[in-house]
Amino acid sequence: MPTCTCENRVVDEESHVCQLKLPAGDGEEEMQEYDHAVRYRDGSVRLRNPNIELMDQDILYHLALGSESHDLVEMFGDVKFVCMGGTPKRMEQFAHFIMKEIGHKLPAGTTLLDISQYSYRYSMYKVGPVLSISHGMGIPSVGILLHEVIKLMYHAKVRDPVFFRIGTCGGIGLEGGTVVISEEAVDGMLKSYLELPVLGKLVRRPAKLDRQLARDIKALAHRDDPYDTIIGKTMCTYDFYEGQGRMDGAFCEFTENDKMEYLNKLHKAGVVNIEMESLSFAALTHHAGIKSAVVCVTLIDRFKGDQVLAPKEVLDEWQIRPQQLIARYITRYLQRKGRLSLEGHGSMCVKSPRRFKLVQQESENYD
Ligand code: R2B
Ligand code: URA
Repeated sequence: MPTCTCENRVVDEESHVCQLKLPAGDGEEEMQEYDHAVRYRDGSVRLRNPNIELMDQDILYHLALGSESHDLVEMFGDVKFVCMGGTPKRMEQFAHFIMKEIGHKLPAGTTLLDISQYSYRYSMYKVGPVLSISHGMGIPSVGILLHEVIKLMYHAKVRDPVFFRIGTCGGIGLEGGTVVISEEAVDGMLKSYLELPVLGKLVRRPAKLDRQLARDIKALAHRDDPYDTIIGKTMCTYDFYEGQGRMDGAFCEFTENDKMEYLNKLHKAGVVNIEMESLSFAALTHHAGIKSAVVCVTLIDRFKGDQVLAPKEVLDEWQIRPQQLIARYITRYLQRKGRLSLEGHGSMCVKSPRRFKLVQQESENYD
């Protein structure tokens, strides 16, 4: 029986009129005006770094891939969506989930492979046009990954990729299990940019997310979902404990009153959730001219406590919610493009066996 993402249930094909809007950019890519600092005429990613083109080979060290050891165009040229989340397990689960949702079939006798297994840092799975990658915890970890994934998009000549972070967060005045789509990211001082010391000077990059993309994702929330899906401001911190005003870390030098005052201040400023990667994710994708969105589920209402106490089965169910929403967006996009199942790209393509071995050895890092 046919199903539609606007209801995600079996529908009567004859009478059903889909209620969903076309994802932004869909069908417009060929006509789009590109910022030539970050895009070639065909929409493929251009790097803001003249050095890369001059290098003999670019080793994406933490991904265990190289531009001359691997045929990156053959392996990744068909990617459209890059989905990132904290843990390797969650992103492996997402890879299996999205494979089912988009009807992607693996050749008989094959299985999903962690493409970056030899890095022992991040894990990466490819399911047709979708990459599912773990980013670890915090701004430094996601930042390193983004540099390499953006370069991967460039080497693979990917056109108009869309990046998603699907993760977890603490809510401010929101019930556990609420899905939050970030409208923008701010730091612990409510500043909406990422500040990074480069050569002894602070470089600022605006932490902007694509607002239309956020609205399009929100439109895919179902009326009968047993939880809320909202859009709001996300605070991104450098720490889970003191940095998020928790009183249960190894140190605490403030009172319950100080904490509540701070949380109220955040709430008044429109901050609805707190996590640890959105600032870098938003700033680096924006700087690369890549459309991106952050969708997280709340694990706790910070007005009510600091410790994450929900049982594992409940947390597992909550963590699927952002995945489902993004899967709806991707499925919808592919449906509209008539590309619901893709074959061909995706296996390991070795260009030079000698360099391939070297990159594997260099990336294999046990410390
Ligand atoms: C959410 O959860 C993690 C901390 O527990 C962190 O990666 C984040 O952003
Ligand atoms: N992740 C965070 O960063 N904070 C929380 O409170 C929960 C998950």
